[in-house]
Amino acid sequence: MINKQLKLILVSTPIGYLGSGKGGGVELTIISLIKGLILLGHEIILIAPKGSKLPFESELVEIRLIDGIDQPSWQHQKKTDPVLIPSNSVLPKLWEAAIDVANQYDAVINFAYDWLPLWLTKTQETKIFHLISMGAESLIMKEIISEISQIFPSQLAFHTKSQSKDYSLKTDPIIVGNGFDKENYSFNEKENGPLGWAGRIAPEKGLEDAAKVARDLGEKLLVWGLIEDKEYASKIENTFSKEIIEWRGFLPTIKFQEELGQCRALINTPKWNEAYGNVIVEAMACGVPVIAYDLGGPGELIEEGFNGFLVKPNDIEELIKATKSISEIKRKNCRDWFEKKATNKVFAERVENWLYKGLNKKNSADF
Ligand code: HBI
Repeated sequence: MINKQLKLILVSTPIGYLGSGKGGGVELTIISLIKGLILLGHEIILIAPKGSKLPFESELVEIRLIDGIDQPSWQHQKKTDPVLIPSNSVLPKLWEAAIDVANQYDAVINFAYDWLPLWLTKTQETKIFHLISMGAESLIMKEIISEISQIFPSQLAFHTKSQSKDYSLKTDPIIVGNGFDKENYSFNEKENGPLGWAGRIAPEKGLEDAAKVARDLGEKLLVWGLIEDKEYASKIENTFSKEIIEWRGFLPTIKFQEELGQCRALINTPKWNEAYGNVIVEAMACGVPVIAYDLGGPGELIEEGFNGFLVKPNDIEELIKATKSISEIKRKNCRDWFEKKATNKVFAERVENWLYKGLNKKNSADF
């Protein structure tokens, strides 16, 4: 049964333009989801900060660019901080543009982890759906998400169960996972390559723990990611000798997956309630097994002994032990897991399902 085409407004994160890397995982989520939704035949207008671009064209996608000052990231603020709206802020301008056209669309999907779009849910005719992209990194966000959960529970979705546990929700959380375009990732069966680590270079990602594993095993660690916290990065450089850390930079997906695919394992060391763990799925897509702390999203993506190993958080010895037995994992299992659970097509189908339910439309018979 073909489902009705939806006309959707997607509003991007205000902390940096799409493609800058400043939005972290949510950038990849937006790009992958748009590709998945147009595969399903839906029509999209993406409202995003000036400079944003998509790595593809489609007559089903229009982009509306909005100029303004980036929103400070909650990761650089204290949990108890108030909401800041800088002068000439891009956030209210993004939402002004969305509200202006909302009545011509079936729904809005918000990707910003910000107070304003959550609050607007109560004021708009056109339903605003929120894909919450982080654990509870701010009190005021936790409050507004819990409030919206009381009034519009079907309009909130999370990437993983563990992420949703940070919030006091009225109903069972709607979990949509995540998903990436399998055309962008090629399976690499190479067995004994180097160790890898990927993510924003920032304290909550725990790079130092993976570096300790590489140092203990006397080998280098390839590191990909945007240097978000310079002083943290130089602290790492001063702690570990040159041969241990090989900075590979923040690469476009095609280049990143080519290098990542050479690794015999990706080590994932979150120090916070990682909402999902994009890099874990990207590694899987390339056939790279993952050793991760059993914390947040990674704990729900890794099937022990099948596509990787889970380790007690902060236990370096366990990380080292698991790294030594990574050859027990069949690399093909990782790619198979990815194709079944985390391509952008299956992700878009889960999001489509979420929207139909939230719009009280089960399938075409209900229109
Ligand atoms: N902070 N204020 C704000 N808004 C966001 O959308 C946001 C953020 N910090 C981090 C972030 N988004 C993303 O990097 C993560 O949600 C993935």
